[in-house]
Amino acid sequence: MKFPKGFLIGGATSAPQIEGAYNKDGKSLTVADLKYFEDIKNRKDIKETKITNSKKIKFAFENESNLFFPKRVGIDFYNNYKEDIKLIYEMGMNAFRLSISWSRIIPNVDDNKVCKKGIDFYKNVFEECKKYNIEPIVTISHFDLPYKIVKKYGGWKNKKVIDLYIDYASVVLNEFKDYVKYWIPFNEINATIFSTWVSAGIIVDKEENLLESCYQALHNQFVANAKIIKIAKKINEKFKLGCMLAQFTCYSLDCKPENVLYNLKDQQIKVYFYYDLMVKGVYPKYMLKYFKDNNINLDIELDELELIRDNKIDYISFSYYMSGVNSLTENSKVEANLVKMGKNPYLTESEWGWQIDPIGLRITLNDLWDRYNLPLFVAENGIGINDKLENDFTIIDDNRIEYLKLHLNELKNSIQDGVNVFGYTTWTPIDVISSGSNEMSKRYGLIYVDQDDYGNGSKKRYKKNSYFWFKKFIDDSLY
Ligand code: BGP
Repeated sequence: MKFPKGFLIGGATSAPQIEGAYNKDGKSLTVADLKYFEDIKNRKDIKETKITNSKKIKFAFENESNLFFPKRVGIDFYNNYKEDIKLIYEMGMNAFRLSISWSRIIPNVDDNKVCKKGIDFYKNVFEECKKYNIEPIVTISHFDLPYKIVKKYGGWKNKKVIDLYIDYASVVLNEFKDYVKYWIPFNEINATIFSTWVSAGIIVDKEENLLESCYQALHNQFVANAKIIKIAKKINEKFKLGCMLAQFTCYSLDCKPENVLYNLKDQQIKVYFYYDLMVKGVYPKYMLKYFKDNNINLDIELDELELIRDNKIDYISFSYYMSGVNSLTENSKVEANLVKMGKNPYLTESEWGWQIDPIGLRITLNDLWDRYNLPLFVAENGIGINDKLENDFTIIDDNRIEYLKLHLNELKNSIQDGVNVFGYTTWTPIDVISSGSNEMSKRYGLIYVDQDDYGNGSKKRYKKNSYFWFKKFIDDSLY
């Protein structure tokens, strides 16, 4: 089966995981720049690593010269973007999802001084995309809040950050309006609850009522999202703005009604709430009840609710890596994206414990299409593997090929089911620094980067077996 005409297929990345050059050409420090590799205690159980508290921030600053900060180095895309985009093009990809780093555009955050070198960098990147007819899909904020937002404003829970984000995002929309049509204002917006540091700049031990602060931060992001949709449509009414969620598809452990209900409630809070709000433009009633039950009192203004109601998204995008299981009673848990999830006896797991569930992608796509009737875009899907570079410079990543084959097959099945999916970008076209575990060894790419966990290596790029497989898949699947 071929994809519908105009289908976007490519790879997804983020600025903090690829760019490097963390203090070059005026860029200021971000929350991602403060995550140090030595924080990894147990790579297969990274809960502790994901949490950033005041002690860790202090430690990072006091020991800056003795620690290694992987996201300061990335994979040096900043200097290597031409070669990387060419490789992406040669794989047959017609889409490239990337993010812009706020701290390159307005490094001081609140002085409105736009950094020309930052703008130039992204313009050069977009020029390369244009040269190869690659459609860029741009995330405006992807886990790299400028550190100053944390220090001076306490992160996204402060309403002042809405204005600062609007200043930044308006510059981005205006400067890159001739290159970009598809925008994603926030990566995995639900991560604000599960990964508070990178998403919202919230330090867990600094909050009296952590959950309340996180939901306030989230509300502020919803307001910013609505405002930026309004601004974007004035710049170009053809712009398409989408939400982006970490999709935590879960099943009830069994058909016991109590478990089914528990699973439904869990899905409402972790997933549906976000779509419901950004698609329908109102806070769902079940969420207001959840706030009440959990002693969460938010500062929500009437005019903010009107903004949210009047400025809704054009499409839904999400990351899909794995699925989980819910039950009222204790069942064993496995690692998953941002959270832990209940173990499913019918599924196998990746090296990092994420459960592999291709059919779950079809279930998710059907469910979201039925529920919202908005075009869907799979913004991330892929598998972390500790790939090895062989002596003959090949990389045998059959497990990745299998993972992609099965998921893309279910994507095609969903389209045949009648679901409107307009694009798919695999995480990632090229190896990047892992977001959650901050290591290089957890590789997702179809292109191998010769670099270890401490940033050592030639940084040369090599095509993995999956690169050739993907190229053929694209050739066979596009018109
Ligand atoms: C998502 C992020 C990405 C990415 C991916 C894989 O949460 O949007 O930035 O990294 O998950 O996660 P990880 O790198 O932790 O394996």
